[in-house]
Amino acid sequence: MTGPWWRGAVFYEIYVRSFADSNDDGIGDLPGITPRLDYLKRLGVDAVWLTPFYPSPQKDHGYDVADYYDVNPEYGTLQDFDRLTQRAHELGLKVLVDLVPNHTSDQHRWFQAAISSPDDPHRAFYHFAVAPADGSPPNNWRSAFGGPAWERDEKGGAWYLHLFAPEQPDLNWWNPEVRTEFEQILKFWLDRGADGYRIDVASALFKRPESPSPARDLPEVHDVYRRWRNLADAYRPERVLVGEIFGSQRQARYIQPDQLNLAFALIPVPWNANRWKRWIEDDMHALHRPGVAPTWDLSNHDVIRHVTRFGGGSLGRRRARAALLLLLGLPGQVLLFQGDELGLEEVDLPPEARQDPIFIHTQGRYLGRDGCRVPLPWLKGAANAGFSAVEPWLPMPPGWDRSAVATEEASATSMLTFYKRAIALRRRLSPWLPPEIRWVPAKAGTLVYRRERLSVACNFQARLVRIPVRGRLALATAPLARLKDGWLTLPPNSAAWVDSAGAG
Ligand code: ISL
Ligand code: CA
Repeated sequence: MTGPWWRGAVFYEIYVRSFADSNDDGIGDLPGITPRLDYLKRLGVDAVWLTPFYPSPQKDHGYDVADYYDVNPEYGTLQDFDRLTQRAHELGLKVLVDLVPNHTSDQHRWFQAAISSPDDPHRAFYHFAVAPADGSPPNNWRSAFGGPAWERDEKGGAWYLHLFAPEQPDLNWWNPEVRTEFEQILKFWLDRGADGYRIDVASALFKRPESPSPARDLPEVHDVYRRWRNLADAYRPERVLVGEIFGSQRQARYIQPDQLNLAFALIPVPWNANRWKRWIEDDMHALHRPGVAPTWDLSNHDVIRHVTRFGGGSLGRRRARAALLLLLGLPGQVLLFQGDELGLEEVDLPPEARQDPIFIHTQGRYLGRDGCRVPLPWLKGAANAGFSAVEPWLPMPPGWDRSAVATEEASATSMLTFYKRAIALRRRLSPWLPPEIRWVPAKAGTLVYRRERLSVACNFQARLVRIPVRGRLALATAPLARLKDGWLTLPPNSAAWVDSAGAG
């Protein structure tokens, strides 16, 4: 296979705080991850993306960075990062780190300096504005986490902009010093062996507080990524830059030879054949250029887990298996969120356990994202499902250990075993698969596409369907799927891969 390592790769998002706890304080950490990279290797992924592990007051669980050059003591040390990266590389896994350039923590030394005096030069690192006489904020922009996007700086009497929590002041990217600082940060982790970056809120760095809304995609943001591309291109092996950018049309403007390589951003699609077809077509169409392809994902640390979105319980899990086959058959990259491979569901946490700033800043009107961030179960019957000897930072619901990694690995019919099989088969087939798909006309409520020898069929409906297709049943999500005399029988909410190599 030619092309850069990330083309067609399977990425796995590690939510560091919830993956594995090495020192039994109830909080996941880097030394917890390192010995479990073998598990991810067995799963078959190519790369991991680590959510922010930098020193942080954790007002947005690491997306409020207080120091871009270190590791949060809760999560370990720089040496722990080095050990993790080294082990990953021994196993042939790549490591992406999360860069948060849109805002810092209010505890970052730049912001602390900025609020120390109205004359401090660091004031120009942020968006400060003078308050109108009536005491209202400088404009009517809203924070993504609820409430106004401006907070009053008590000492200076001025307001500062925060598109997220008040503890996450937005950086002023018009200031060239900010750009210089981030180029240093970029180099720091690449020098340490990181294989690339996932760039948080990548399209919104520049804003004009005088405009009616915080517009994204200002032309200057592309210049920043052109600089970063140049910087990253100086490294071997090849480093990847991935932007968090919503919408395939918008992604296409960033995924350019002189800018970013990929984009991650998830818009949940309901269990409906037409909606899935439109999603796949839109993404394929917007990103259809030589060497460019979408990255497909079902879950991440910001959305309700897809087993739950698809109806929950055994129905949700059946659909999740089918969804996986649909996505793994497509050209492009696939991004998994930790626990997808165990079939984990959203957890309905009690209000007193919730910690997401969305829950806090909306007074509980929005539940927020804690429900998908409950720590992973590793061992059935062990205290706290083997994650930690003490109760983890988010409590586990009863029975959480039912889908523990050890149990799932030992079962031939588990979700995890199915993930492994599907990823391994995709890897075996991929040298034969062209970068495009062809839709095969199919009955309402079903989708069928072909990539040369591979046919992928999915039945979204609650009743069994029969689909004409030639070949050999290579993998199916339902034990009762059959392929006989050119007819594929697909039980409700199931999918299959049919391999027509040698079938003419
Ligand atoms: O702004 C939004 C909705 O109004 C979101 O779509 C937002 O762009 C997205 O949630 C950004 O997410 C990322 O940055 C956040 C952090 O809380 C998330 O966990 C992270 O994925 C702020 O850093
Ligand atoms: Ca720990």
